[in-house]
Amino acid sequence: MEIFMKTQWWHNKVAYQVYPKSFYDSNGDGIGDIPGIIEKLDYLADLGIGILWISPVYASPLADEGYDISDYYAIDPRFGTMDDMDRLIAEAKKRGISILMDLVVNHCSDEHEWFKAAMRDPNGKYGRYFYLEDADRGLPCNLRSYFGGTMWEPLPGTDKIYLHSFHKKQPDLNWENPGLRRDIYKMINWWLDRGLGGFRIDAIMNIKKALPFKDYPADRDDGLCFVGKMIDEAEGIGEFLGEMRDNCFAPHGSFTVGEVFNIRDDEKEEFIGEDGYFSSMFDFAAHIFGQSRNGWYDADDITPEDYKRVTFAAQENFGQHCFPANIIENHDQPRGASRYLPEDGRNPAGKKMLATVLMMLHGIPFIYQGQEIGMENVPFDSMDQVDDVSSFAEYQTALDAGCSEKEALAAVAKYSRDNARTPMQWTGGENAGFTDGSPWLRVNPNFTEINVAEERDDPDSVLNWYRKLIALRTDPTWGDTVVYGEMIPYLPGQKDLMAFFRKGEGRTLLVLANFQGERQPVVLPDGLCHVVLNTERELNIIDGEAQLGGYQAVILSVGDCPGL
Ligand code: TEU
Ligand code: CA
Repeated sequence: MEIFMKTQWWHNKVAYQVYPKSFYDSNGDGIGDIPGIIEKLDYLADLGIGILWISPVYASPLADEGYDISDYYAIDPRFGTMDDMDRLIAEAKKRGISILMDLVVNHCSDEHEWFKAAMRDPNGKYGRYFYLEDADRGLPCNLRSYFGGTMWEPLPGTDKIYLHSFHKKQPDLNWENPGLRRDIYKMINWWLDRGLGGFRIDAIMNIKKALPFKDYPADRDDGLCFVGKMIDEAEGIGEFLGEMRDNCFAPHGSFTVGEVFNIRDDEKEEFIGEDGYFSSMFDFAAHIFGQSRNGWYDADDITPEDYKRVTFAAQENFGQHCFPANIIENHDQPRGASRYLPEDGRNPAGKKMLATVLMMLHGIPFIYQGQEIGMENVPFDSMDQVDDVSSFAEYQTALDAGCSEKEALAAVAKYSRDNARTPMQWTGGENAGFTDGSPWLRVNPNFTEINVAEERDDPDSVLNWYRKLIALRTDPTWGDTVVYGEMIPYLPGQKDLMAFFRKGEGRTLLVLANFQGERQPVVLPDGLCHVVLNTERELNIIDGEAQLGGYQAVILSVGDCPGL
C-alpha cells in the first residue's frame, strides 16, 4: 500500500469553522464577538476540535461581512480588541487548539488606507496597488463581478476606474506589483509571529488575472461574461503562491488551507502535495455540482448518486499524497443536511449518516458551526429576512431572467449564504442563547428542537455522534487507519449506498451508509471482525448480508484484527 510519507501535526486533527458574527455574543449588542468565542472554547475542546478557523474579524465596514478589510493590523471593535485576539490564541493553545485566521488578500476594502491614497493620487505609489484604468477609454473588458454587474467602477474624484471581482466595496489588489506583495507578506508574518497556527486563504485563485484585459463572449443578456473566465485563462499564479509560501508559511511551519477553485486535476500535487503552496485545499466538488453560471435560479439539485460519484472522483483525484479539506457546508453555502440529504432524511438519522461519510473520507474534516448539531436551512419567506450581498444580486439576476418574485425568492431560500449565517443555536431559550440583545440576523425558528443544550444530554444526538467520529481520528486502535488508510470505494454501483474501505497498515475499516429511508441489504466482504461505530443500536446480518435500516451508517473492521 502506498502510504503518506511525511506525517504532519495537523493530519489527525478535526477543524471547525467559526463565523464570529453569529457564534456567540458576549456583550448583548446582537453581534457575536471574540470574547464570545473564548467563552465557548471549552465546548470546542470537549468536542475534540484541534484547529479553529475564524472568519474575518479585522477592521471592516462589513459590506461583505468582514471579507472587506480596511485595516489588516486591527480588530474591528464590534468583534473585540487586539488583546481579545491574543487571549483567544493563548486560551486556545492551552486547550490544544490552533487558531487559523482568514487571509483575504485578493482585495481589501475601499475604506483601506491604500485605496484612500490611490484616490488622492491615482498615479502615485498606491495607485499601483490596484487595477486602475482611464475612465475616458471606456470599460477595459466586459467581465461581470461575482456579485453581479460590471466589475469596473469609477474611482471617486479621479478620471480613473478600478476593478473589483466581488463587491464594489472590495477593490482588487494588484499582485503584479512587487511592492504590494511585500506589504502583504509583512502583514502575514506579523500575524504568524503572534502565534497563529496558520490561515484559511480566501478567493486566492483570483489574484492572477489574464492580462491585458479583453472582452469575452457574453454569457447572459447583459452583454457581460463571468469573471471566472479570466481567472481560468490566467497563467503563472504559481509564482505568487510559491513566493508567499517561501516568505511566510514555510518558515513558520504554518497550516494553510486554500479556497481553491478551478484548478486542473493534474495540478493537485503542485498545490497541496509535499512542498505544495498550501497544506490543504477545500474539496468543493459536491458544492459546485449543479451550479450554473446563469445564477442560483438555474441550479440543479444533487442526488445521493451524484454526491457519491463526485465525491469518489475527487477523492481518487487527490490521491494518497494530498490531504483535501472535506466539508459539507461553510459560510458561503446552504446547510449540508438540507442540501445533500433527501427530504425524508433531514432528521438525526440522516444527519448522522452524512456525518459518518464526511468524517471517514480521506483528508482533514472541517466542521462548520452548527453542523455538529444538525442545523438546517432557513425557511425564508421574504427578502426582508435576507442580509447577504450576494443573495440580493442573485434575486435580481433571477428576476432579470424572467423568474417571478416567488421563484426568485425560492432560489435565494435554497442557496442563500444566510442559510448558514443565522445565529448558532446554543439553547431552546430566547434568541437560542446566542445573545441577550437582539440578534443581527433572525434565529432559525427550529432552534427549540435543534440546539446544543438539548443534544448535549442525549446520547443518541447528532452532537454526540460527531463527538464519537472526531474521537476516532485519534483513537489508539483505529486513528492511523482513519487518517492514513487508503480510500477504496465498495460496491459503487449499488444505488443509494455509499460504501468504502479505509485500508491501513494491518487494519482496515469499512464504512456503509444507507442514503435513503428504506431498508437496504448489503453483501459483506469476507473476514468481518466487529462493529466499530453504528448510528443505530443494532446491525442485522443475515447470510453474509448487512440489513441496513433507513439512513443507517456503520463502521466495521475487516480482516485481521490483532488484539481484539
Ligand atoms: O468566496 C469566494 C467565492 O468564490 C465566492 O464567490 C463564492 O463562490 C460565493 O460566496 C458563493 O455565493 C470568498 C468568501 O468565502 C466569501 O464569503 C467572500 O464573499 C468572497 O470570498 C470575497 O471575499
Ligand atoms: Ca457582541
